[in-house]
Amino acid sequence: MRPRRRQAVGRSLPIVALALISTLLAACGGGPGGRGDGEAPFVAASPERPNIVLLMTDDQEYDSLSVMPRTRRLLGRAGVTFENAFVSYPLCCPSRATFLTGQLAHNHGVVDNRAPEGGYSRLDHSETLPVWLQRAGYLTAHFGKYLNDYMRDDGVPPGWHRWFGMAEPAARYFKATFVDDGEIRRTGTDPAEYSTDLITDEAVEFIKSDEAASAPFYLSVGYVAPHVGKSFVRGNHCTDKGPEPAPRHLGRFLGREIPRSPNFNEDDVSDKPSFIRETEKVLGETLRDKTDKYQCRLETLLAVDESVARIVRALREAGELEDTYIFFVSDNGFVQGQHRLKGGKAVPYEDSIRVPMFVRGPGVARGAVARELVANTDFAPTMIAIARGEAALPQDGESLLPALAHPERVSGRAIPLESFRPDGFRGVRTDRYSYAERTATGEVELYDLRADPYQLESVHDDPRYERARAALAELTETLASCEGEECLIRPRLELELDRRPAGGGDCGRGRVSIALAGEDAGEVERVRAWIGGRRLAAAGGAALVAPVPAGSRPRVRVRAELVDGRLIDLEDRVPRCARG
Ligand SMILES: [Ca+2]
Ligand SMILES: [Ca+2]
Repeated sequence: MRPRRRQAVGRSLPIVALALISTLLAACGGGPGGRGDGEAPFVAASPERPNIVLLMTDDQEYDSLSVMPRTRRLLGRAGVTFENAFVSYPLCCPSRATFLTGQLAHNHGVVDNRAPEGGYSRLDHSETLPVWLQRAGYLTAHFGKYLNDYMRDDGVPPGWHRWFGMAEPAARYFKATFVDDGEIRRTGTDPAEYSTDLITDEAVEFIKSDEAASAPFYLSVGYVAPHVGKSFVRGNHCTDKGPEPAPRHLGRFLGREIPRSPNFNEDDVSDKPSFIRETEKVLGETLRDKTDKYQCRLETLLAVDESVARIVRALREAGELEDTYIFFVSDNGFVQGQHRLKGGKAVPYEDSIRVPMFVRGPGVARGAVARELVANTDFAPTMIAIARGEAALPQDGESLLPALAHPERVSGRAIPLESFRPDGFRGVRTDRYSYAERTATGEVELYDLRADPYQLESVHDDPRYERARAALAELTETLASCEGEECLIRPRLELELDRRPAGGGDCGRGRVSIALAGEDAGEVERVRAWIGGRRLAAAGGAALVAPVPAGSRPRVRVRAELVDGRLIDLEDRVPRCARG
């Protein structure tokens, strides 16, 4: 094991040491002077800042985590599992641009996968997360897929000391093209060149390098799996366009069916917008093709699962593991037969917007499952908070550090949903509801996920949901053009604890009244309350009165659900007795 580093590179080491570090960086192709104009000098890391590792898959649906036991154990059991992690615009490039900027697509402007509306060239690369982390003194490295339409001639984007980026065509498991610190590197079909393994080899080498030991680092790893691609190795069961598993994993899931969840080939689509009403079920040859792709998708994830274990092991062997935050996430979810959709993303349904997500690291709860709604807009603000850096753009998300320390809490989040494609939409996801408006047709969908988690029956026309629909439409309108803190609308509620309830006299009576006040108090639909960890009988939103032994000051926690389905916890201690 290497001795602990994390000293201030610029402050506590003499100039000679700094020059040596620069030389080492230049030698590996990164570092000052290696990149031309605009590169931040690599100096001035302040002490004790953790490393940050981001591991990203491509088009991975939540349920496929079932084939990734190492990832669940090493990241999930050792950290927090987010069951409600969403991407606002469930499409590769817009979502990846959000991870890089902390901004929604309507603010970063990358609204599709290809130029002119999207793709690599659409993003302003001068102000992104790696640039900010460099400015904060982090050593930055990227391996694997970056943004769609990144071409071999695009060189190294700003912000990266070490760069091993996969160029188009980027959904390749074999015969891939990498830009390796400016040099072009092509791979063939040798098993040793399987892209998932190769990307991990390079990432592990970086973790073991002297420069990674010299400063806090940001390591970004983008795997192709389980995205569809092109299959090169003949004689396997994956179709030409199937994702290509590592040869050692071929056939592992032969015979496995796409899960027949209740919304698979949804029977009654009369509640759905016209484009789904006009869609036939996935059957026959199409279903066989989708099934084959499903099996091959799962098989490609086995190499990712091994890679996660290799990266965790490399961090442990370098003595860095306990000092490193590891984030695992996908750029979007994936639909395969649900609601009759043949495959893909960019729809506002759960399978498309929900992504697998784990975080482990210093101060992160271990083995917890968070209910809190979080989004891809939160990654950049979280990493900037860890690095104690500064984002140069307004951040539409927020740091997850509080949620990572207290995953049992919910804070009233509403996640904006948007797509600017011809079949686009805008909407919002709250704890209870999913709401979307189709841009082209004005068709509305509203799902009560508590009663209908598979989104089988849109209740947009149900009079019982009229108030909810109006509140969600208003929320959507606000979020559709929000920027920065406006995107983090929270219920305006306050917890009021009064030890002298009306008519109750003084403290000697031993009771406390619990009430919610604030501008949104009239919007509260359900309340649950606990005092000293004990659940109080349900109340209809009015004040609760609970017994409190004289002299004790238990904590009161109230979980309130609003008409729009946002869920928020409010907490406080019962005040002291007032004299008199
Ligand atoms: Ca994707
Ligand atoms: Ca239906």
